[in-house]
Amino acid sequence: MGYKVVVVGATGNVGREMLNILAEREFPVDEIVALASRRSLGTEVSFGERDLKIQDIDSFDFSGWDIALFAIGSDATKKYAPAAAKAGCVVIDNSSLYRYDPDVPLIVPEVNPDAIAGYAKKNIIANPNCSTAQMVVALKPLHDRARIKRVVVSTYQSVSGAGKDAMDELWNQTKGMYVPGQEVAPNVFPKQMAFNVIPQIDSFMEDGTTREEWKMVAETKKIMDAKIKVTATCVRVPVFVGHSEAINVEFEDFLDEDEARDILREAPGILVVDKRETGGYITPVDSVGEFATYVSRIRQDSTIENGLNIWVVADNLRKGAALNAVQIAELLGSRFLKKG
Ligand code: 11C
Repeated sequence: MGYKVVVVGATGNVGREMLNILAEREFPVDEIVALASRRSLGTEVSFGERDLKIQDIDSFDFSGWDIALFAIGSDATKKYAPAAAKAGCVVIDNSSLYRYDPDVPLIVPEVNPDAIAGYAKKNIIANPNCSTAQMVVALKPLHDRARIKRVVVSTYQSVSGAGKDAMDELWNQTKGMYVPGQEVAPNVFPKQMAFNVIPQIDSFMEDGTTREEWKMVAETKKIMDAKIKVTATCVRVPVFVGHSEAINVEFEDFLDEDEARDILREAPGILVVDKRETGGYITPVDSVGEFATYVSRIRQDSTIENGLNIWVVADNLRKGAALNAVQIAELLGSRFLKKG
């Protein structure tokens, strides 16, 4: 006995990971269908040992399906998600479309599982931005102990966050650097991505921040605590998968670095790798394909009264997107949805 599950956008980076993770975690599936736009018809995607033929989202009827994991952009989500939700299928949406809607819960299961109860207002649950998800997993247990006042975060985000074309651009541009005549000009990215870093993710807002930075602020407040001040600088780096974050945290109460390490070791979804020796920390490459949010370099910041620095790394396609969406589906199933 299980659920009837739809994966929307099944040919993209995140959609494929959703199918992998549903299979890896043995999510109770009675029936599953993989949807994408018409131009992907004829493509097959893997679900465990099975291959699923892509079906056309335009002609799909969501009635009678239990859960739809959406991994398409906001514009396409706006077109298809309301009909799916209205048909009685609970939408778990990875786009930013519904994240800031007060009638849609924004969920990271390790952080705010109880907020999922609000899903029934619209039959939609939002999945956060990848850079927010891993940050709040690491911050929540520390906030519970010492109350966070302010967070200063700098991100080092992999190109897979920008989709498959972005990964191809980094790959081809890197190769092209060594072959005269085969240089690849920036297209997905605003500047050269190979052997470079770019301090812009998403578009600029009026005050000079980027939308990616704004998302980290707004989503942390919605998921964790509206009183926490967050300032972010989001940077794209030439890494294929795995987002990294250098996070400076100021607390109301003093929190000793050893106690913080112990708290993080016990916290759900976290693996602490913090040896204080050469190589005794996690890099994005180490996080690929893993479920955990890794925390390294835990140390006191003695320049402020109650400060800590931490280094947080996770697979952005997993904890930052597909894994978190599947965890939401698991939570929904355990609390609200009857198996068929
Ligand atoms: C990136 N964080 O790395 C973005 C991707 O709002 O879900 C995810 C954008 C979002 O480019």
